[in-house]
Amino acid sequence: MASKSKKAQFDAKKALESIEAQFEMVQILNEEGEVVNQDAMPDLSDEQMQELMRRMVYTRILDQRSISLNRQGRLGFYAPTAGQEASQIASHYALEKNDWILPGYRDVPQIVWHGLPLYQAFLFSRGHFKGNQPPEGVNVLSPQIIIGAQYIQTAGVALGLKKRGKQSVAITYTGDGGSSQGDFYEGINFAGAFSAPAIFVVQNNQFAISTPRDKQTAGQTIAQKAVAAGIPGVLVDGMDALAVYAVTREARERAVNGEGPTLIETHCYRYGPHTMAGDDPTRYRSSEMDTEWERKDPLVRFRKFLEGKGLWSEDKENEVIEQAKEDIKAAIKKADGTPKQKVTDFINIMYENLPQNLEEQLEIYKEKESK
Ligand SMILES: Cc1ncc(C[n+]2csc(CCOP(=O)(O)OP(=O)(O)O)c2C)c(N)n1
Ligand SMILES: [Mg+2]
Repeated sequence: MASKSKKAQFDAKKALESIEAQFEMVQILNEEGEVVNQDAMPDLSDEQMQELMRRMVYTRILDQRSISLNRQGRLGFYAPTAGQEASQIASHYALEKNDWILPGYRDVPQIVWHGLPLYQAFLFSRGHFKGNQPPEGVNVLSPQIIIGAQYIQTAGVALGLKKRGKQSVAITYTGDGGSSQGDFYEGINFAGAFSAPAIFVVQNNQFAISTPRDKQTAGQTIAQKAVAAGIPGVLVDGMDALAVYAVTREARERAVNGEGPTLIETHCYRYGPHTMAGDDPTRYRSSEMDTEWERKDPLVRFRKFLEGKGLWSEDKENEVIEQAKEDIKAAIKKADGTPKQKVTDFINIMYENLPQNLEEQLEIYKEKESK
């Protein structure tokens, strides 16, 4: 029997295309450092733009020195950041001191710029507990190694801020790989349902270790995942500091005005390996791809723009580089001078009131450590 051909109830192709059409990439500076979108230009003074550049240059040096300290065996875990400065530093620059940061393992620069002393960032790298104890008033959590977990925590922190009537936001970062985790969906969905003042950043650096971005989702963008959570999503050129700043600032304003969370996808690239633990990026990325992304470099682009306005020079840049090197030297010295952690430290920092079994163990280790 010939079956009747069924009429499609909806136009699947059109439905998808109409969603994807909403996620054009926001860009303000092109690769030549020219303004291509004057209307989106953020409200930043000359001094503020110079400070943003200063922080990005400083962070590039911090990355280079961290890699070399790691190779000398003077740092432990380290995830390189070069290439991601606009994504990390310009999004952070859009925040206020009273905002909370819930970072992933690659997001050490943002928490340092938020006030975590550099020597503590080095202690974190070494697995020392003091690296996980930010000073009072520095609103950062420790970098999360479990990918995506900080998305749920951010929904909670943001809801807490709202319930306490604070004029501040919680921001978190994950990667393109992290956006495939269940936690990612749960976090953005919950924050959307409760209109929590959260900013969810996905730094899409094209790879999750060696897994390419197109294996993460059939969606053309990661930003469009916001649609299902009923929150705004925006795709931004993550190599363009001004564009990243502008969209994050807008997301922050919406959040503190009670308009809920935003999902931001920053389209970017990491130049180095995934971490210093030994992956070899040449096995999963071509040198052509590296070169193509290096042409988009966030520092080169912003430098050209600032130089064109007479706001940046080689002298200024060298000053920043020298300052960064000096600070890093002092910080690693301070980290070296921090007493080694002991088992009694771990027991003491975990609880306000020790359970009985740990009280017993504490005595045993006090005894051992006194010898
Ligand atoms: C829940 C979980 N699964 C697996 C891992 C192992 N792992 C560490 S990083 C990583 C890739 C993450 O890639 P992406 O989210 O794109 O972030 P990127 O490293 O590129 O910044 C994986 C699979 C982990 N840390 N946590
Ligand atoms: Mg990635």
